[in-house]
Amino acid sequence: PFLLNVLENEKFLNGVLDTYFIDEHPDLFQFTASPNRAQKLLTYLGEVLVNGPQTPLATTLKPSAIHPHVPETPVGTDPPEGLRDFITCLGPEAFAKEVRSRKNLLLMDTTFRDAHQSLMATRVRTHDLLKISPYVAHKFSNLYSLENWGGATFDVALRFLHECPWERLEEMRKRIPNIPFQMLLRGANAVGYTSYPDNVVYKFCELAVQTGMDIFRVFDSLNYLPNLILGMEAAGKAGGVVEAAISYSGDVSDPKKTKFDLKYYTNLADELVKAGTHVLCIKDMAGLLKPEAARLLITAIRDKHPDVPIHVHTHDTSGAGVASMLACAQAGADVVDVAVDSMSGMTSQPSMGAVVASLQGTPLDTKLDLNDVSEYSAYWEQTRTLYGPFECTTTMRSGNADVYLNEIPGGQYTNLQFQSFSLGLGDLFEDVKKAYREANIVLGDIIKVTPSSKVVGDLAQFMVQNKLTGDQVVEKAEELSFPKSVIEYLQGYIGIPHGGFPEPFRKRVLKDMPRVEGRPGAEMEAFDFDKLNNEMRKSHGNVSDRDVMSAALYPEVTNEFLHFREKFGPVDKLDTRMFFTGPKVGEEFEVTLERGKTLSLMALSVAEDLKPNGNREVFFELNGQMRSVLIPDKV
Ligand code: 3PY
Ligand code: ZN
Repeated sequence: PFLLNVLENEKFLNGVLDTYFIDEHPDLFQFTASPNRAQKLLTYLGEVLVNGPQTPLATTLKPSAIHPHVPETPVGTDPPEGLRDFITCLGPEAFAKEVRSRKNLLLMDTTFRDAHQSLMATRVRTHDLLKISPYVAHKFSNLYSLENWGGATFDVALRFLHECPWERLEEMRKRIPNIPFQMLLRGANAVGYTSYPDNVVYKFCELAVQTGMDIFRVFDSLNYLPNLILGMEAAGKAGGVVEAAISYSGDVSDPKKTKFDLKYYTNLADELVKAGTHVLCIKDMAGLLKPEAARLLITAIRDKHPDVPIHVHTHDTSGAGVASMLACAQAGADVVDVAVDSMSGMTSQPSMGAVVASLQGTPLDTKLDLNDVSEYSAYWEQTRTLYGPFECTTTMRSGNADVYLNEIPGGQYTNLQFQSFSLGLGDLFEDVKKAYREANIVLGDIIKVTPSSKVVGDLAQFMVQNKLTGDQVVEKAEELSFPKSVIEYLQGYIGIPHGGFPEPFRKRVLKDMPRVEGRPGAEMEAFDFDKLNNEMRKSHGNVSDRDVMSAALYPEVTNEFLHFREKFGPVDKLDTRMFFTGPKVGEEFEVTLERGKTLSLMALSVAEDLKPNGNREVFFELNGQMRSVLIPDKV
């Protein structure tokens, strides 16, 4: 518990010591005792009680006071074998072969990642994921995979939940040894929003595999092949299963929509298969793939690539998700994505129970038991109420087929709707959706998924704020000060869109600004991990390779996270309501720090009077003994 200051002294580190070194540096021996984890958690809870939530709540809704029922799993028996054995024992190729050989439809469960990213602003905490993990291992061993990492979860875990995404992955792995884990990798953007040097992407994948990741769904927000291939190589070299994804836009069943037609997709599929993908994914991030389009697309790819497993991802924004996934299965897809019923629908994935029931007794039968699905769903139905402050249903009541017009991806749809409503202008969302459509045309009618979707969203909001139409934006482009993301997109910082950049718009905006000609990462210098490690040790003492990787991706967010954890301890161990809004006075509760180490706690009172220095004392009972913490009152 002591900080060995000597190890952080620059002279000591550089080896320039003389005999007076110790005499001249009494500070080296001024050790500070680090408070223990229990005391740190009391400080956190005191902070919440005195100063309010330590993570911004999106609405005034409170987490419910429910303790979700965790369905039982058999005690003392290992979970049944799953497809992960093929990956660990025989490798990615054998896994792909096995998947392709299965006659029934396989499912990926997105409940642990995309479902809550799309419905609850990615706020589901490790605590609630780990509680249900043993049940998933025992009852869902037939899954193709569990999507449980990547996308926005990395950033949100560190930034808003004050928890380590690597620890989350490691702990899930301990509880679910049998089902393949799957993550969403934004190609050259890893789990960030911008291009990183190549060695960052390679090292990120290496660490992910070491921590328990199996399958990497790799996409690029413009379907820009060089970026896609970089991500595929990084995942493959790390030993992962490579699932290269084609992001879907337009409508292949509409002969008038010619930019992204069948030929475009089959050509891209050819390239990805040639580049060695183990599995091919169609990533329909906005839910635009109607059943007839699904039939055409999957049939065309299946005909050209009879041996490659095809995995389809969609969102149920319009309500046609189940129909489309059934159409994909019938046309020869091997795997489709679903979320458990209570976490499905609207901007999330289609319902697991609906797909399971629809295929029962047919040759495509998923072999999942509807009773298990129902118990699993009940857990999430209750758990979801803990996240009331982040619920998309605050503003969204139903699906909406207008997504076929505006093409907004699932996660972004709820975000934009929420932002529009929080500004209090009733019609604003309708305006934003219309502007989004026009902004897409201004930018060249592009694939829209993180981060290119943000570029379109930022331009749409800019147009609404400044009351500009698409035509006016192009006409006045030279005089307008565009959002940074729009300028960077036009400079080529996220890649090159299919069909090239829109002209004369690009020239008018950029004038003589620099442009990237090819793959953005190719021009970047290798990232210096040792330098970052040394810098981080100065403020945080010993840091792990994972912390350094987090900081390479999100420097400020990681720095704040580490300071937060040093001050407040393992807040991920608190129940979700305790974490967001703290305990009620007089309420008894428990916190399990590790197996066999459980704290019994009760908040006794918050002092009415402030101390002269502005501190407020908060009293707790900890394992039967009184403890207090002093919290600077900021309210
Ligand atoms: C992400 O990049 O987080 C996505 O979910 C894209 O669909
Ligand atoms: Zn998605």
